[in-house]
Amino acid sequence: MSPPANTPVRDRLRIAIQKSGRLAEPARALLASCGLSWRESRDRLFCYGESLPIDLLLVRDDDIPGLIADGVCDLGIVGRNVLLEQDGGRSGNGQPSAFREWRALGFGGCRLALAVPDAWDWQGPQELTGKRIATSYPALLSRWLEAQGIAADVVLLSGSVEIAPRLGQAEAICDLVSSGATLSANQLKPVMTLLESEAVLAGPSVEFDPVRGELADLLLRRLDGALRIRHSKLLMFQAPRNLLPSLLPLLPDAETPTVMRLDDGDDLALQALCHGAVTWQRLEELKRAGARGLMVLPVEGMLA
Ligand code: PRT
Ligand code: ZN
Repeated sequence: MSPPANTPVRDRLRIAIQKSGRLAEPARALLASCGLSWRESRDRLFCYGESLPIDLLLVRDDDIPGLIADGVCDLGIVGRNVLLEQDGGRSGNGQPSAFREWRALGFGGCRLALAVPDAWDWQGPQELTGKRIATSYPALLSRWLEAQGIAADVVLLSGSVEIAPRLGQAEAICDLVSSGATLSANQLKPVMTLLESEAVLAGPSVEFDPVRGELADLLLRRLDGALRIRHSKLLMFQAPRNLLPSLLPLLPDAETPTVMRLDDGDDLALQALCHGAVTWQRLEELKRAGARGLMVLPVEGMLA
């Protein structure tokens, strides 16, 4: 979709990320691994892109979907939980959402879970009928309750949701959980998962104009490369040709290896990009199977 005729075309891309909090540093690190660098403004709210015309706006995570919807920012890095909570289309106001998830980014993992006091002999969701559930995610919780056909009261709290049952504000809670330590510390136990979440790259539901579209495509290509190699290592070794059939099955997570013939006789040199962990144990197994000169190298970049 093209912008209206009177809208000046912006020739820089603007990405909103969390100013401080759990996603702030990993989001910056991921964008930096895509070759982006910035000059920070004095107020630390804006970072001017130096290596590419891609700027950052540093904001509260809750503001990110709205900033994309209003066109103030083009893209954003935000938890799926926040994005879906603010997803107007799904929350039933009839308006199609102006933003959507473009990529899952593999950090900030957590789940939106329903939790009840340890002493509750939980038999299933129907037990929530007529109960009060405290949450900061009223839209996601209401949608879930509706899908389950359960009539319960949603008590909206902006923080410290986990103490609501002890304060008598609610019988159950619906909150984000990662390690589960907060729930245990408050004598609560998770009983249902409503959403598996992680940080995502969010973007508009419609296409960009050609200038920003080209920049976004460039960023996505780099991002896909960076995500693909995030846990990858380049494994190099030598081995006699006749041992390949027993060595290759030890590399199930590797892309097809590059195989080079060495000048002297029947030995081969192999390079394999492994997407799983290359542990000492794996190296020892490969050595036992006949590999020599094993070397593990970090991968800095990859463009498919
Ligand atoms: O200031 P701003 O509004 O930007 O930040 P915020 O305080 O709203 O968000 P922040 O930084 O706490 O979280 C940002 C995003 O990180 C969330 O939207 C999630 O997508 C993701 N995330 C991942 C989490 C957690 N893990 C998490 N554990 N967000 C919050 N928690 C909280 C949870 O609410 C609970 O209080 O941690 C506690 C539970 O942790 P465990 O490890 O004890 O289970
Ligand atoms: Zn927030």
